[in-house]
Amino acid sequence: MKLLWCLIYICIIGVEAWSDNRQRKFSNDFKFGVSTSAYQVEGAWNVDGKGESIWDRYFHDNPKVITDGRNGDEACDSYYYYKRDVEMLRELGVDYYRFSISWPRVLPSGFPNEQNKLGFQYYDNLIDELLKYNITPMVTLYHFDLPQKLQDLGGWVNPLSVDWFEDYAKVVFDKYTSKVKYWITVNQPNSICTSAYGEAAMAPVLNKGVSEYECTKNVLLAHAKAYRLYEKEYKNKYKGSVGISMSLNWADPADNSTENVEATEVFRGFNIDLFLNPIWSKTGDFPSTVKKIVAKKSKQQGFSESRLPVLSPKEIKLLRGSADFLGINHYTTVLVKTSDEDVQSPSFVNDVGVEIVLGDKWKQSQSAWLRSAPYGLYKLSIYLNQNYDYPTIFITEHGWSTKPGLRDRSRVENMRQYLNALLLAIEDGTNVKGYTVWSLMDNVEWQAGTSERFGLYEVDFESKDKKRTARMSALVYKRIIDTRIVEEDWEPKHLNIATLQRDEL
Ligand code: GBH
Repeated sequence: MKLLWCLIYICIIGVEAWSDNRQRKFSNDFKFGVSTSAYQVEGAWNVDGKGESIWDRYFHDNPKVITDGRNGDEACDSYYYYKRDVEMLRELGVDYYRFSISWPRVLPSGFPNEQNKLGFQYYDNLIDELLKYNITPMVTLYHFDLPQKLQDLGGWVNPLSVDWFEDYAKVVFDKYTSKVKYWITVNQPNSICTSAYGEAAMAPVLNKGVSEYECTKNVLLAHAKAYRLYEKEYKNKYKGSVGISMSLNWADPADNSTENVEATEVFRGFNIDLFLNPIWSKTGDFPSTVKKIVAKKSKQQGFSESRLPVLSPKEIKLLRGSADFLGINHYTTVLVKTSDEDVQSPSFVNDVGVEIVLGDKWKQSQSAWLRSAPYGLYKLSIYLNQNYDYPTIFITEHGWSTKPGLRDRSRVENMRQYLNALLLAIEDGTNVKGYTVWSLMDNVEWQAGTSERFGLYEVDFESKDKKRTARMSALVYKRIIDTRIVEEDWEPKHLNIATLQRDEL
């Protein structure tokens, strides 16, 4: 009798502890994946007829810009070890793998006149290996690695780049349309155009103030043309979806002062709406706030017209609605202040005209720009729902950087917190179809080389076969995919993912 009372007591207390009485859960049709990109993992930079990319050129010419000096010449050698990569995907139990095709590997001149059979063979093999194990390929057409030969013609600031990209997309669609159902045209137009051209942080390094916006217009149009091409030629028969991935971090004012609140609105205008408005708003076009600011500054600086190019009615129409889903690459949140330095020289950064800080209580990763602020993912979702009417979303990248080491508890904690934020966003109506970890494995983090590790798998870059080993986060992710819930303190008994039994999960 005593025992019975005891049990009832435990039950009641137990229920009370869950007063919310709701274990939030990812639905069974929610998809989980991981991501990489060609330059960052493939290696084999000049093998089997691959053409040179702008990153090959930039790093070979400027080795000192890479923190630890390690460029993508070899990277993870996925060109040789793709079967191991697919084995890791199976170990994790992911639904899909997001990877990118290297344009110069398949079209070394940038144009369809010269098609590199051996380059295509690599992607044939990778895609077939994925399909063999029921893993859905999600293919990004362009993740920063422009053929150098197209850069020599001006790259993305040449308006012809719109057609170059469409031609490239056609070759790839023709080849893989029956096997690939998820396409991402371009990764992060804002990184391509405003970090690269504006900040000299990424390749190539060009004239500021004008090139950022010419590039933005062309990259968005290139995306839209590829989208329309797919819509017209392939969609009915092959039923695939085509989207674009945007770098969308959240931004909040550093404090409640009117000027910082306004500065934050300007910041969101340039970093979110400039890229989303043309595709997802009802009216299309660049946002009017951004148009006004750039026009005003351009005039003050002595330009004859705004540095922000005009979109014609035809272009506005082409762009509007040109995506089946919005890919969100979300890593962190920034806090915005007005900036007192009045830089006279024209640039995107000067047009935005703000200073950015990170929350001082937020946990710091191994990357200077990356701190953990999971609430930002929730707030971003609400902002997008309100401003763009509940777009269909894939989180196409989210991740955390550490030093080397297998017990990556900070990554586990970060992933759990962000997934909890995502569950809340879904509960409040956000239409998210899937979540993708950046990254499957450690890789070449652009200028950071291998000094910042984003992998669920650690890569030993010194070893001959670029040995990959599961981190604790890989096992936790596997468990989340399996159970569809996020538990606070589950820990794997050991880190050998290949021998992990189902009952240990
Ligand atoms: C992603 O961009 C990229 O898509 C992916 O390729 C990359 O591996 C991943 O980030 C992790 O780095 O060093 O101060 O100049 C996310 C947005 C924009 C974040 C550029 C880093 C450079 C900051 N990124 N930013 S800084």
